[in-house]
Parts: sequence; structure tokens; C-alpha cells
Amino acid sequence: MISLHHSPRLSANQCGSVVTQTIQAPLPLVWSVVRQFDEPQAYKQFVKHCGLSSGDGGAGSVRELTVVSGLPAERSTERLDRLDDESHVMVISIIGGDHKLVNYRSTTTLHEGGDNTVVMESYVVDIPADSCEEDTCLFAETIIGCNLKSLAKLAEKMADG
Ligand code: A8S
Repeated sequence: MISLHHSPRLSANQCGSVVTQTIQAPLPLVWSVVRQFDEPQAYKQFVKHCGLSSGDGGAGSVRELTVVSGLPAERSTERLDRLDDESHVMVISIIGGDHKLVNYRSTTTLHEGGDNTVVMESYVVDIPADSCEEDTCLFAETIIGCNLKSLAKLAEKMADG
């Protein structure tokens, strides 16, 4: 699963990595939250508003996000490239916005681990000309880390009833 989904080819001006989070909740429950492309604000705390500008939430759909204030961006346009309910794979590309994440693409996969669910999220992104690999990756990893921690909190609360 890791080599299949989380080993993207990087160009010279790109960077990427993978963030992993273990969640004490059943996989179907975690997937039910993750797969809602039109409702990222369910667990992504930086998202203020989300609306679909194309599609019905399935593959090919496009969402328009606004993010909370205090971040170096206000908007992002994102396309759902793949949503696999059997393998639990979700691939999203960022295709526009007023932020620095150019050619950003993420792959999220869920894996059963005993009573737990392991979430893996990898990404690739262009390194801006005025930045470096370290800063670009740290920025992306920090946001993904926050998102996955918040996903864990929500799913564990739902699992506890
Ligand atoms: C995600 C991952 C990322 C989102 C980033 C990296 C973003 O939503 C935020 C700040 C930015 O500057 C870029 O899975 C952007 O959501 C929180 C608006 C895209």
C-alpha cells in the first residue's frame, strides 16, 4: 500500500513527504468523515467555508474553500481526482487559489490496524522560487498534521458514542 500509493515521482523543483496518524476508531467510521469531499470543515479546522463549483462530491468534483484568517492565504480551489470506497484511497489536487502551494497533490489512504485505523497522507508540491524545500515541506506537514490530529479527535469522539 505504501509503495503503491505514497511514492510519487518528484521533479527537481518539488518536495513531498508522508504524515501518519493512528486513530482509535473503526475504519468505516473514519472513512465516512474523510470521504466527504464537500465537507472538509468537518475536521479541517483551517477551513472556514466550502462549496462545490462542479460535480456532486464524486471523482472530478471541484470545491472552493475559504480559510480562516491569520493564514497566508484566503482561497483554494481543489479537485477530487480519485475516491475509492473499496481501497479507501482519496486523491486531491489543488488547482487554484491565492496561496503558495503550486501543483499540490495529496493521497490519503486508510489501513486497518487491529482496533485502530491508520491514516497515511502523502503530498507533493512545487518548491516556490523564493522558498526552499525545508520551509515548503514544514508548512505542508504542519497543516496535514493538524488536520489528522483533529480527524482523530472527531472520529474517536464519534466512536465513543
Ligand atoms: C489540506 C492540506 C493543505 C492545505 C492548505 C496543505 C491550505 O488549505 C491552508 C493554508 C494555505 O496557505 C494553503 O489537506 C491552503 O487541506 C490551510 C489554503 C491550500
